[in-house]
Amino acid sequence: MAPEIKYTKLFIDNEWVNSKSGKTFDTISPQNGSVIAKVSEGDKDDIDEAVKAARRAFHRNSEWRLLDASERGQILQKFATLVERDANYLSELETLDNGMVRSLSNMLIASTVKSIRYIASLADKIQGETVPIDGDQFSYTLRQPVGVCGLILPWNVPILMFVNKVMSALAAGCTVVVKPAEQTPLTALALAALLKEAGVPKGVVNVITGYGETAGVALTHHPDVAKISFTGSVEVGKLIQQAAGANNLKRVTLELGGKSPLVIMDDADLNLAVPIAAHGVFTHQGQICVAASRLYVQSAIYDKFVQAAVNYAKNIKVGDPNDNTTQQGPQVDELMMNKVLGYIEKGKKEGAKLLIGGKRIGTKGYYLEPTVFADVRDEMTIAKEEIFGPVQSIIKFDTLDEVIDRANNTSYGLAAGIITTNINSALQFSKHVETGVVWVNTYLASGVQAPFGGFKDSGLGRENGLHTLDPYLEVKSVIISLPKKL
Ligand code: TXE
Repeated sequence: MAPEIKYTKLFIDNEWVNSKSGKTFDTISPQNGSVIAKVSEGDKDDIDEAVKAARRAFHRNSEWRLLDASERGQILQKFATLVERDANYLSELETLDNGMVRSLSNMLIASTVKSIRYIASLADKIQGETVPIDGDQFSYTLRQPVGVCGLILPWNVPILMFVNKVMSALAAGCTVVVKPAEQTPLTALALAALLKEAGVPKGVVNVITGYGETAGVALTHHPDVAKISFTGSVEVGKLIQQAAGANNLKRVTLELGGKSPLVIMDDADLNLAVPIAAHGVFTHQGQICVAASRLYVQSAIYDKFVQAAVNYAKNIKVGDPNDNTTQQGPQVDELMMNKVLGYIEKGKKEGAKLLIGGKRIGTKGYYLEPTVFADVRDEMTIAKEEIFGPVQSIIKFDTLDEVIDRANNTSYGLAAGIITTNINSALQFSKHVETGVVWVNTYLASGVQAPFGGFKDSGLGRENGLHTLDPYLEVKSVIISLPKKL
């Protein structure tokens, strides 16, 4: 049975309200194209209201600002407990709105709870320093919340993205206006309700559902917003950075796309390498920013690897994401499905060898066949642009030195991986590949304790890790004149 849709309105000042225009938009089921719910469509006027509420909640005498840091942390810990309580419901809702297979949404919610706890625990560890300044002076630093933060979310892992951004902002003491992706607004609203239940005071968290071109743009141009954190496409990331400098000088964190190389050395155990490579690109229908979408295989094992990769892809179970045995569900929407099909056509046209897949499955819902291309060359479109779909592109290489250069020959720099039994190859590759994360003999492994973000056009700043609050904090130096040197 489909999960109940409890919230479809905007969330401002801890209240559910219609958009000022009264407009709504449809959120569509990736499984069958039907309308799941009509959701309030916020735009500039609603963003203005939400920012006002967030400003009030950030006032120095507000309930939020006067909380002890440890109390702030405890509220956020309570939020973790509520997410854990509602894990099954949230997982069902994520699958309904996004198409994510249940095994993945269950796993991500479990890791989300860990993330919330970890980030909440940082709330009362924000410390300044005493500074050995010259002269008869005493100096120390304060680390203070930056202000109202605009958090713009993608549709691919909606719960995880909401939590990563909202938690870091709140643990730092900021207030937020969240703009979820228009494809997947439902779980963000459900999480907002849990934050209220946990005791977050009014105005601290506001959620405006709506489109990027209206609500998103209004948020990034708003003069009372001090910081934007965004995850999405490189194209929009660049627009956001421009918008951030247009009125005031907003601080910006960007987590953008990738074209991540995974290198299989000829000393690798194929029984390990083939499933890792498949997992790296087919997980979540390929809709992950770190997808191993350039698979470099060393020439001596190339033919054998390609055969094994095709056999693996042949056995991937595609279908109902609610079935626990399903490995691949639908793409998030028709547009994204067609975008992937467009890339597959380009691959064929530019001379890559399509070995399996390449087509839509059925006519209802947005399901694609797991697809494997061999003989892909670096200059082909499918080796250069982010496909964001279940498409494995296998490329041949000869030496480690050569593959490091080829791996780096891209404007992206999010993730990379190497499968090898040679420690020197692993260390050389890890040092010289220009990406924010490198996996050795694994792929997609993550934890809130490890910083995450991109080199080059894949992003700006880092999320997670001990420094995850830093982008939400300002450093202030206080210098006091003393009658006598200390
Ligand atoms: O992203 P957009 P889309 C990549 C992936 C995908 C492509 C396009 O390659 O195929 O991006 O996806 C909001 N000002 N990634 O179109 O447009 C929008 O409403 C302010 C990688 O979904 O970047 C949504 O909330 N906001 C990625 C969010 O930005 C704007 C995850 C992302 O939308 C805006 C998703 C604007 N001008 C897609 N325009 C990753 N890094 O994981 C749009 N938005």
